Amino acid sequence: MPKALITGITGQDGSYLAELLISKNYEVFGLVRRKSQLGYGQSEHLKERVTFIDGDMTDTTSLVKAMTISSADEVYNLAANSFVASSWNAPDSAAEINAVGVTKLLEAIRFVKPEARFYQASTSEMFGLVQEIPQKETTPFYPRSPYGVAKLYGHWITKNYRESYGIFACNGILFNHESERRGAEFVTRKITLAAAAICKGRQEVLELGNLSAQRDWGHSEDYVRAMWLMLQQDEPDDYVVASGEVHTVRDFCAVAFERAGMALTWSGEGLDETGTDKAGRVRVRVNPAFFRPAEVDILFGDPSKAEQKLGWKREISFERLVERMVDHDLAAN
Ligand code: NAP
Ligand code: G4F
Repeated sequence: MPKALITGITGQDGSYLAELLISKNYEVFGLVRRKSQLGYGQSEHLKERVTFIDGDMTDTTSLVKAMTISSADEVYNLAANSFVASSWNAPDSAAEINAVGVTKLLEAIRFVKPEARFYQASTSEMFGLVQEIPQKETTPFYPRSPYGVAKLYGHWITKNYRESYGIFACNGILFNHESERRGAEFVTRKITLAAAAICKGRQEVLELGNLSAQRDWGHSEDYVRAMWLMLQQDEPDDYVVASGEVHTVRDFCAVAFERAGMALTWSGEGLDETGTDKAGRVRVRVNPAFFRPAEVDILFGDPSKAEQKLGWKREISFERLVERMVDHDLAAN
């Protein structure tokens, strides 16, 4: 029975990856940090099937312990402060968790089980101020947030341990992926929760920042399959994982509100732009508080390498992603 250690198991991707590995008969271990409220986040439903190990990405001893207890054959490093906007408020911790934490985990692997295979959750956010469209593995990086800068360090240290010590280490450069388990502060979930709440009469209006930002959105369930595939290859490598489609935040709102039974009409420009329902009520408006100190205007990935070399293909379309999220939030609230 192969053994896997997942950091970030309480988050969106960690929970879908744990489900995938359990279905493939892995023994799954998950690193969890202590919180004031006991709980396993998005993996609560898996608590009988996962061995949870106390630890923190900023604490080397706990990572060595996690490697020793699990003796993992595969290590998936998904732990991060993953909300870009908050990385301006806590830039030190973005660096400590998302950058230096990767070195700590790689060192733990090097000392405890150097033959373990390692997956690093790299990100399209490293492309930031994009240098070409679409972005692929060879596109130069230009991160635009403390989060993106820290992740770029994690990316390069992963490559460096592969080249320095021969560790089977892969970077998955994943573009935005969402789901019914996405944190409520990310734009997609903020929209689907609001569409459901407005539809049920519990909220009047949704306030957003940059409606023109463009993202390449897929479903997390599809993307965790690519993580696993990377660690099953003969050689370690880095891969872009993306849908190859781009949509604006405005498009996402339009599809989500339509699904919730409220087609929107858009009018105005810039800060005055609104989305209005059939009865003329403003349902979406812009609030400058949600703009970022430096924006990533467009992320649009080319997943050809992952498709050709890993045989990976996304199965859940953009429309289906939005529908699943809205239907979930309508049913839950
Ligand atoms: P998420 O839902 O925010 O989950 C993040 C996980 O990291 C949580 O389990 C969190 O634990 C854990 N964590 C944070 N700080 C930690 C620390 N100091 N020690 C141990 N664990 C810690 O994020 P996600 O969407 O699943 O993303 C997974 C990974 O992929 C992240 O590294 C993210 O940066 C990266 N990524 C995500 C996307 C995307 O679109 N989703 C795209 C590219 C890359 P708590 O529950 O205790 O907070
Ligand atoms: O949903 P977001 O917060 O995701 P963002 O910043 O693209 O980051 C996500 O994807 C990255 C991969 O590219 C991951 F590495 C990262 O961990 C995370 O999962 O924002 C998406 C876009 C941005 O351009 C933002 O400015 O939506 C725009 N936006 C407009 N109004 C908003 C809002 N974002 C949020 N969160 N809230 C708003 O009200």
